Amino acid sequence: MRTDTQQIVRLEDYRPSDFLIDRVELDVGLHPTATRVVATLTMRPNPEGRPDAPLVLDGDELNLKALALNGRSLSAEEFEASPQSLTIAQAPRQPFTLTIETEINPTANTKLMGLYRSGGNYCTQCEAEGFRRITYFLDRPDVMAVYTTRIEADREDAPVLLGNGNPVAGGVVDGSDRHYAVWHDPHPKPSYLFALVGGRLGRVSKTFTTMSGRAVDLAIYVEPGKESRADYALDALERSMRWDERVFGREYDLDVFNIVAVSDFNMGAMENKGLNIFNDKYVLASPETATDMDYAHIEAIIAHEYFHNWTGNRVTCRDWFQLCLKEGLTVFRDQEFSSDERSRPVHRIAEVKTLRARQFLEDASPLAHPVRPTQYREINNFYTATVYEKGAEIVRMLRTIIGEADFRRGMDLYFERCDGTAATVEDFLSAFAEVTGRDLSHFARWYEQSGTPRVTVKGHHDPDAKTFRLDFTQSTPPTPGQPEKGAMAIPVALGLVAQDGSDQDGSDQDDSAQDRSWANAACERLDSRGVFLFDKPQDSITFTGVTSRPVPSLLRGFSAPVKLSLDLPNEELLALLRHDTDAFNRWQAAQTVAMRLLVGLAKGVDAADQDIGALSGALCSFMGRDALADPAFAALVVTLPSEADVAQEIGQDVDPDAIHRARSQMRQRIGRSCAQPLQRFYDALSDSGPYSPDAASAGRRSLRNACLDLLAAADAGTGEALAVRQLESASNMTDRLASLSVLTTLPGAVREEAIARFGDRYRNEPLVLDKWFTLQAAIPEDGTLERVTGLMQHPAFSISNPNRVRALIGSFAMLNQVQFNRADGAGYRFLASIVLRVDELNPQLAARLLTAFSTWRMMESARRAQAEQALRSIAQKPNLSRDVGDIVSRSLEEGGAK
Ligand code: 0A1
Ligand code: ZN
Repeated sequence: MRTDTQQIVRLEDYRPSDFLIDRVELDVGLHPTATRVVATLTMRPNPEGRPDAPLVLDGDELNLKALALNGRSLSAEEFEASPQSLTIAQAPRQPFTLTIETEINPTANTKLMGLYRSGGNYCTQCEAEGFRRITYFLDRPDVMAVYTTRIEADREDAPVLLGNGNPVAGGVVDGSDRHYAVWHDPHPKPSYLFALVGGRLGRVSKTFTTMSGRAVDLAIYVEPGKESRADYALDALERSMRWDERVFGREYDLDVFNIVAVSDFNMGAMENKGLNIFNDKYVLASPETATDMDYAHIEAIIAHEYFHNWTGNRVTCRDWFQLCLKEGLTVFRDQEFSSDERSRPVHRIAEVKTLRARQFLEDASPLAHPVRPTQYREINNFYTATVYEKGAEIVRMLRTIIGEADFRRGMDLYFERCDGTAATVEDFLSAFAEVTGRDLSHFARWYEQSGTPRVTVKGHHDPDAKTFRLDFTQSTPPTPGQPEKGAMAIPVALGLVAQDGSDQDGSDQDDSAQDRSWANAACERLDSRGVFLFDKPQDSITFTGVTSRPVPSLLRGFSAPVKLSLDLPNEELLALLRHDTDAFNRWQAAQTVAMRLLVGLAKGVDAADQDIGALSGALCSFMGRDALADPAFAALVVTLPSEADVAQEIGQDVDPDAIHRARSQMRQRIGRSCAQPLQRFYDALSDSGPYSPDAASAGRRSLRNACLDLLAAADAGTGEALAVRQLESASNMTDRLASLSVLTTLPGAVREEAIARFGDRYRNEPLVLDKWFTLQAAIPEDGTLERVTGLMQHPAFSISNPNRVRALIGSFAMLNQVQFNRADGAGYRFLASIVLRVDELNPQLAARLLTAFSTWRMMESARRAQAEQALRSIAQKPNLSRDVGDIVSRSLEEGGAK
């Protein structure tokens, strides 16, 4: 196994660069296999650096062709070059220019980092350390320069040439088939925000007028013929720009803003200055090819990348340990945008579902790490749910604690003070400390301590004293490198709800007036917004004037990323489902009851028949009463926790087969006892009128499809008939895919026929075939592994395309609990073999696939042994990439989380 400890980068070792680069002039001659890059760097020693340090530039697989200092070619003795670095021992102590010529091969670049080809076009990806694959450079975010880029290419091959900033010149190269374009970006930026694109592309565009009246040309470039599929993304971009002006006072700062969609991309998208590059999955949408979820993702990711212009680009990160400074904050901003554009409570529930499914899972795994890590071997492995999603939760908690007005004042100060700099988490927090006069040093522990805090609360009602006391305790389990934990500063938003919906004096109220937030007036430990800041290992708060025992509604809106355990009986939780004014906690109450029952069933504890009956009764009456008021919310309430959620809740000696059986059984019970309202809603919400991706229409579809799923669980015959009819008549991909998904749970000839017809219908639509791969990979039956290996031979599958690999193999490993975790270990061995194959082409993609093993220590012993063997088989391979070597060794390390 790789134990290359030399490679570890530590936060504590940070020191400023010895040299700075003020200007970069790049001349890029695009060629499929021999692209020439001439970089002219205007440099100087950094006054904050070491006075006698050599100049060491980063490289990665580079081929140096020429090198000159202040215009003079350097002789072989004056420098040392390898593919990984370029060193000049005696660099000038005065400002100087360095001219570096390299040759690179974009066609051979399968790592999709640096300059590469996708769909016949040229594109780049430089975050985190890709620029060093284009030219030798001080490839670190605190070296910020003004870039001018001249791009030259064959006119036929690449009629469109795009760069960062504004276009300043262009034309034909005399006497040749080539042309060129010059782009200038006046804003100093780190190299990871560099980008260029060359290719044959279609375009949609519009003009945006900023709040100060400047005109900006917005354009989205896509594969020719797919222009109309970019309309929604363009609209989302315009809405994002307007929102950032309105909510944060942030205006765009160039004359153009371009987005290019490419079909080979390792991540979702990239915020390069003025030239965002997107995975086409997050740009292209039409009712025929994209689901409601796709539209929502497009809106969120367009917004995310645009918002980076201020949080990431104008204010960037000092070093990669500060990644959450841009990512957590930008996720928070895109979540707020989506919440404003859609239903806030529904969006909050979706955010929390993702947080729990991905980040809580990571925190409980051997890969747990702080939101601001203190060390890394490979930075690409830290684009994680912890940095992104938990990072966003920290910003949200800060706002909850200090209030909206001070939050906005703090943001304004942060922008004002840090604009044009490479900042740290400390810089961010100090802006809020300053505007509020608060000491945020304890709160800062959220960036440092990994693991999900557990909060336990017990309630005591004293009818004589008319008091209600809540006793809080907290603890955080050990995680790798952090055996001991301190108490966190946890904002707990809370209120009290009457057991029966009646008021304190016993008078009946209608449902709309059911909030019994008596507490807000009667407990001095709560702030004006009903928030208790729980920042010690233990604490108690007491409400006065509480005559009858209330039901506490805690962690409203999921005010902190913690695991809450509350000793409320199921009946009281179901009272919250009915009466709480906090929509999040209404949903949470039903989920908590369902989770208790699922865990009980999976562990073979008494069949809890009565309790299942009580839950389905409550769900039926909820449906009858509330479903049409907010169908999207209702769809979430009637959807049970996933198999992976249940596995996480059980936490050890997990048997995925037992969990699958338990969940199927519960779905069947609920489907049967609620069959009438389910059928009624299914019929009433039927597809009518032209498709619109708006949140209200999407909500109706999601409820209808949730009903279909439960009806099919209740009775396979009914389900099959309904699903087949819906599949044939659907006018949009959301309904078509939902019905096919239901059919995949019903084995037989009808299913196989439906799968085959769908595959044929969309044979020329790679993004739709990805959905088709995913559905099949998730079938929880023996035989799925063989189906997946068979599909790898499908003409549309390609091991070098990240979307295809994630859709088929990633889905099998991440979504198919029972088949990936097969007791015979075949699922694990399959993934291990794919990881090794992919590692030779694209280490980042391979490392991401490998994280599917992060739950291995939770499994029961036979599976655990199989998984360990598969991991060891990877670890012992020679020449693993740093990406895979890092994940496999951390996955196998003893200590920390189980
Ligand atoms: N900054 C991007 C994420 C990103 C990171 C690395 C990449 O390299 C393959 C690509 C994109 C974001 O947050 O959207
Ligand atoms: Zn981002």
